[in-house]
Amino acid sequence: MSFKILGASVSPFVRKVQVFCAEKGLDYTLSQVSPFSPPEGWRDISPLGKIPVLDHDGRIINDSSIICAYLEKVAPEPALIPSEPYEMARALWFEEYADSGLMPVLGSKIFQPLCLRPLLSGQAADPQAVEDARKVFDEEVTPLYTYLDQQLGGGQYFVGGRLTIADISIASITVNGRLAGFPPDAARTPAFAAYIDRMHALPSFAACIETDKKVFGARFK
Ligand SMILES: N[C@@H](CCC(=O)N[C@@H](CS)C(=O)NCC(=O)O)C(=O)O
Repeated sequence: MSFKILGASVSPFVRKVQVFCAEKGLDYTLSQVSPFSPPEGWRDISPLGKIPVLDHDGRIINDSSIICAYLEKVAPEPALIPSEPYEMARALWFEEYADSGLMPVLGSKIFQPLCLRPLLSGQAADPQAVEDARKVFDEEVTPLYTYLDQQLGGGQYFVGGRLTIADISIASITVNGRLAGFPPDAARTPAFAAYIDRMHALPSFAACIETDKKVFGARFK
C-alpha cells in the first residue's frame, strides 16, 4: 500500500492529513504541489484546484476531511474518528470549527499577509500589516479560541479523553498562527495555550512544524 499526499506542507489541510497518517503509523510521501502554480493536468485530479489530494495506489481522494474519513476505514487502529455517535459528532464539529471557523481568519487574515505574501514578493511584511494582524487576532481569533478554551475545560483532549480528528484539525491550523507570530495567548486562553503546546510537542506535529519553520519560521512564536 502506498500513500502519496499531494500538496504544500504549510497548508493546514495538508498538515491535518500528514499528522493523521503519522498517528495511524501509515508511511506516506509528500509530493509538493502549490495550488497557485499547479502542475499540468492538476484539475484532472483536483477538480476544485485545492490541496490536499491523496493518491492511494492510484485511487484519488480529494478534501482533507474526506481523506481522513477514508484513512479511518483503511486503517481503523488507532481510532482517530470516534465510533460512538455523539463523540463522533463532537469530533467532526471541532474539525469543521477549525476548517471553516479558524482557517478563514488565521489563514487569510494573519498567515497570508505576514508569511505567504512576503515570501512570494520577497518583501518583509510592513508594520501596518503586523498591526492589522494584531487587531484581527484580538478581535476575531481570540473569541474563537475562548470557545475552545471553555470546551476543553480541564481536559487533555477535545473528545473522549484521547487524540482524535478534533485535536489534529485544531492544532493544525494553529501552527499557521504561530508561524505568523501569533500563538494562543496564555493570559486570555490559558487552557487552550497549554493544550496547543502539548499538541505541537507530539512527534507527529513537531516534524511538520520543523519543516515549515525552514521556510516560514522567521516570525515563529
Ligand atoms: N475543504 C478543503 C479545503 C482545502 C483548501 O482550501 N486548500 C487551500 C490551501 S490551504 C487551497 O488549495 N487553496 C487553493 C484554492 O482555493 O484555489 C479540504 O479540507 O481539503
